[in-house]
Amino acid sequence: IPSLSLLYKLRKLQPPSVAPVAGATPNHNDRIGLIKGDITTLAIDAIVNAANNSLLGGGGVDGAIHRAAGRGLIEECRTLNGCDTGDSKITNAYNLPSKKVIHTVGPIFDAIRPEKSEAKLKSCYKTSLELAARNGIKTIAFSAISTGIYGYPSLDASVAACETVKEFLDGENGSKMEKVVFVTFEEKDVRSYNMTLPRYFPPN
Ligand code: AR6
Repeated sequence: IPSLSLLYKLRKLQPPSVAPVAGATPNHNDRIGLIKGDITTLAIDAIVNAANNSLLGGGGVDGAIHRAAGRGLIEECRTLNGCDTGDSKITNAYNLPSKKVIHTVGPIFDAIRPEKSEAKLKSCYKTSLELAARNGIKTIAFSAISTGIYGYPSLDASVAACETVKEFLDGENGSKMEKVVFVTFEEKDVRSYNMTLPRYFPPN
């Protein structure tokens, strides 16, 4: 079996900055990555937190980020006056290995009006990327926003995420972003991204 680094050479792919998902196409092109793991461990310019309107912490990835970042994060978040659903705010990262944290507030999935939830979820990705670009961030890792406690169906969420990231990378500020990493934690989300990523970011 050829080693992973040899495979990268053969396929002329840049190795991702983080470990690839076993069995997955590691990089769908050289600016996109997919991993399964804990977002709080990533040494990257910015990680994106799935927060709530208060920005004062909670469960899920939000809880993990606040625990790992330490008290400084909650103190800075208290100065921000919360955040609207679909919008994003940026803070320092304190004890985390990333440089910044972008806090975005995903929608609670509304099965009666899924199109409303979809617009808000896309807005989370769009506003996070725009905020990142304005702050000189070149590498960014997204958690799977809204797919946990907020109940957004995993596959639909991965489509909204990929579509919005692709639009941004193809747009006028896209060249500012060197790498976008999707961070999955549960198997259902790994499966979703493995289905969706190649549609939007075919291997180069
Ligand atoms: N690293 C990466 N992903 C994680 C981690 C982690 N350490 N922990 C969980 N996930 P959720 P939401 C994944 O519930 O659905 C909070 O209480 C998880 O598997 O964290 O947007 C907030 O304060 C899922 O795929 O966020 C809000 O009140 C994804 O992160 C509410 O939850 C998002 O799941 C937000 O709900």
